[in-house]
Amino acid sequence: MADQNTAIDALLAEYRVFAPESKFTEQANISDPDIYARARKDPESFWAQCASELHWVRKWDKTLEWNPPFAKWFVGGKINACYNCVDRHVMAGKGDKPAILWEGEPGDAVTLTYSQLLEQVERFANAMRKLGIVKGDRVAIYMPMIPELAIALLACARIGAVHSVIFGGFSADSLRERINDCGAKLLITADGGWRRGQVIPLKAAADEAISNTPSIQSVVCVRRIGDMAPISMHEGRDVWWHDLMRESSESCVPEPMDSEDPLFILYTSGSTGKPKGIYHTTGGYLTGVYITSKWVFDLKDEDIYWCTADIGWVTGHSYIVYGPLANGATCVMYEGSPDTPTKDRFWKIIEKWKVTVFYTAPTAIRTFMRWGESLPAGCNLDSLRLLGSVGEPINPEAWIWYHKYIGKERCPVVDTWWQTETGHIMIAPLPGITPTKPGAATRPLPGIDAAVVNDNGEEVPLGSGGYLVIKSPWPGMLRTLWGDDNRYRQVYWSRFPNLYFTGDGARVDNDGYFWLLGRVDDVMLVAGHNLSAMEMESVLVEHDAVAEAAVIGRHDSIKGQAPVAFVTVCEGVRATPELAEELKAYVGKKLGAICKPEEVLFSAELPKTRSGKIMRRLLRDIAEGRMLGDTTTLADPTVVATLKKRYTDGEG
Ligand code: 6R9
Repeated sequence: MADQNTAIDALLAEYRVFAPESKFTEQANISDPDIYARARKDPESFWAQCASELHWVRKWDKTLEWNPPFAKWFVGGKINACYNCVDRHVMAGKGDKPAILWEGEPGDAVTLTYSQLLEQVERFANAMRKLGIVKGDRVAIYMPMIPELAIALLACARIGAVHSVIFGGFSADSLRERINDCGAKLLITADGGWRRGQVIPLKAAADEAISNTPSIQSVVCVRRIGDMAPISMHEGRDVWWHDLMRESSESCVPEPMDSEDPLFILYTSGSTGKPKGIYHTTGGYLTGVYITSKWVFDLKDEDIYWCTADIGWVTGHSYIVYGPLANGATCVMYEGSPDTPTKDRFWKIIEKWKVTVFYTAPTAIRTFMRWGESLPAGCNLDSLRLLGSVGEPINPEAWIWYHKYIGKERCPVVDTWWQTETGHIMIAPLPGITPTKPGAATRPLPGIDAAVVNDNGEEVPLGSGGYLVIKSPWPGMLRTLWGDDNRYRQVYWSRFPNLYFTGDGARVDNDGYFWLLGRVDDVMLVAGHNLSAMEMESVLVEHDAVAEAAVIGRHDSIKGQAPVAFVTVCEGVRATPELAEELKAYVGKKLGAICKPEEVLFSAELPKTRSGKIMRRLLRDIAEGRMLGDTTTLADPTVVATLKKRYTDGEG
């Protein structure tokens, strides 16, 4: 352990610290560092105060009821999430303010003001009621990133239906499995969506999925594509969105929901076993996403906020729909891919809509690095004032690039750690207060009781690593796994008694900052030393030739595990055996000989989940010559097939 710590300390020591600029702090929503102490002193009153910024139909009687591992927040309170995200702003005279600035991949655009959004949501809510959907019913949503997707979520929330969004990139089989698990009565889909200039045929996949889903009674289909995506409509089962909207009335009273009534189920695929139905309720979740959007993104009335995630993931639920809209923000929503029609599409969108707050993922940032800084340099990004990152640990090199070439060294970068399960951001800087360090998610937010523990569940001293846990309940936490309390207990609460186990490794540095190291399964044990893939990858990415890297531990009869690196080179760089040797030596020099990869394999792409996380498990399968495990969540299955062939054929 000692060598490892020295190596990592050396790595950490060179990281720069970026103090908030006073200009930013002066206008920040949170500028008083006392907020942390206030929250610590009395977390329940603190969260109650946050919740009271929302509109409640009836105030709660009790802030928290905690029967580990089951939490209830704002017990007895009545609230409607849709009312808070839409009606409230119209009532406050902001009806003409844009809520959603939508841009389709082919370049079409729609602006929905808060009043227009309200009208559409009310109509669709009534339409669902006409289809027999009542409070508590599950509604499956399988759609492209079009305004109707946000409308569908909000309409469900309005009438108390529980939405379960299935990302539009998932297959018919994945869709069927999730529909059957939650017993959805209604499926909302579209004829298709645009992705890289191609039509994704959603309705066709939906038809295939529901050939065997006994709970589905009706299907609503949005016409997004038209003639280029011919589809069939089943008489008596399928209805067009536009027909329903035309026929339904535009006044729909929001259902007063119990604070602990479900808001949504969102499936996450574990590395093994069937997907987990993460179950979120209303009052605590909405409080969490509302307040964290306000704190971390510093949202103001005049901001134009853009989160590039898909609403099919939790980031889209919490930080495209519920969080920003609860704050009355203007949100950009984009349908397609960052390289269509050209690789500067994101920067063009920022320029066009004058985006002020931008939230994206490290996988995207590393891709942009690879494409080169001349693309963002060709667009006017002066409107930006804050940058966010989520989804994976952000390599320091990527952080610096983001800060320099996108933020022009003016914008604070907030690295936000959280999970589908946590509902909202848990560890992140408060941009007006927290000095940032490239690669660190910094500190747990006020009211969040996170810690890093060793194998025995004891907190590790500053400067050491271990498992990231959460010690006390928080408002947006998952309440259980849909229909499976036992699995909920077993997955999250059995590793350490009374601590929520995140599954992530982390280190705390001497300032108490949290450095996320990735999933604990991705930590390798080399000759008795714990090495994190993340740290080795970050060093590789620092090298000028490297765009992206994934390091895994291959079984080794002597050392236990030996590090193997899969590397994608920057555009214009040749992947030669000499470069492989150079990279090995580079890591060895930076981190110590123990970390030197035994092999470096070049690959045009790395295998990633559809939400952009590197799937190291599959790389391990390849390196150890195993049959490939489950590849159904891969964005592009051909990537591993090619890699496996090259690895086996020895073309590294
Ligand atoms: C929001 C989201 C959760 C897992 C999480 C961790 C990784 C997310 C991160 C991060 C380091 C960050 N993760 N954000 N790791 N730094 N800022 O991504 O939810 O899809 O459920 O994934 O993603 O490993 O445990 P989800």
